[in-house]
Amino acid sequence: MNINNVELVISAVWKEQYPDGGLPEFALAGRSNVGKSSFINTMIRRKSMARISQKPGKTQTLNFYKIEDSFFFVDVPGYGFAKVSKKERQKWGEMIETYMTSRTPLKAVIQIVDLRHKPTEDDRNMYEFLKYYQIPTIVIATKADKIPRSKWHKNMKIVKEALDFDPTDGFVMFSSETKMGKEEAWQLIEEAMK
Ligand SMILES: Nc1nc2c(ncn2[C@@H]2O[C@H](COP(=O)(O)OP(=O)(O)OP(=O)(O)O)[C@@H](O)[C@H]2O)c(=O)[nH]1
Ligand SMILES: [Mg+2]
Repeated sequence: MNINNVELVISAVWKEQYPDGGLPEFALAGRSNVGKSSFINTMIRRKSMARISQKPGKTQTLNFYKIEDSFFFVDVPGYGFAKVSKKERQKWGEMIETYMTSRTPLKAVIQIVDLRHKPTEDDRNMYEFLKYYQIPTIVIATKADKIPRSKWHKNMKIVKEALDFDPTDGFVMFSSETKMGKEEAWQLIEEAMK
């Protein structure tokens, strides 16, 4: 896909703020600081369209990025960030749950995990939640550049096993640093758009 046009349409918290028009949406999910915003930037070839954090917890709203007037990437705040209050966590949960369980244009969730590590309990809960609600999922195991190639396959197996990965979902080893997996990810997204 050739991307020339990207627009942040709205940073939403409430349902009433979600954009109209019914274009397909792909929402990101993943631990705080795992690389969700970087994934979007890599896919659309921008250095910093979606805000990238030095500090975790930067993305706090549902950010709807309209791509080529044909679909949305929805950047979502990360989970598992220890320094947020219980109340904030609850607010986050409600915002995500409302969006993911009721949003008709949502075609798939792109769950980002870290290829270097075994998925956390939060990662597993998120994937289980998505499977419970039968939301098609594309798992992106990112930061592949941070481990030697010889570990990729073994780590992929560890990630899939820990998530109890459903083989009908997509899975891509990825790096925002080297752009590895970018074409494969586009294929899965385009497939899910149909
Ligand atoms: N080496 C390497 N670093 C990455 C990769 N992806 C993300 N990073 C770095 O990881 C940090 C966090 O990236 P973000 O994209 O902001 O993470 P996020 O998931 O959007 O974080 P929140 O919005 O806080 O939930 C940044 O310093 C990125 O540069 C990758 O594939 N390889
Ligand atoms: Mg982010």
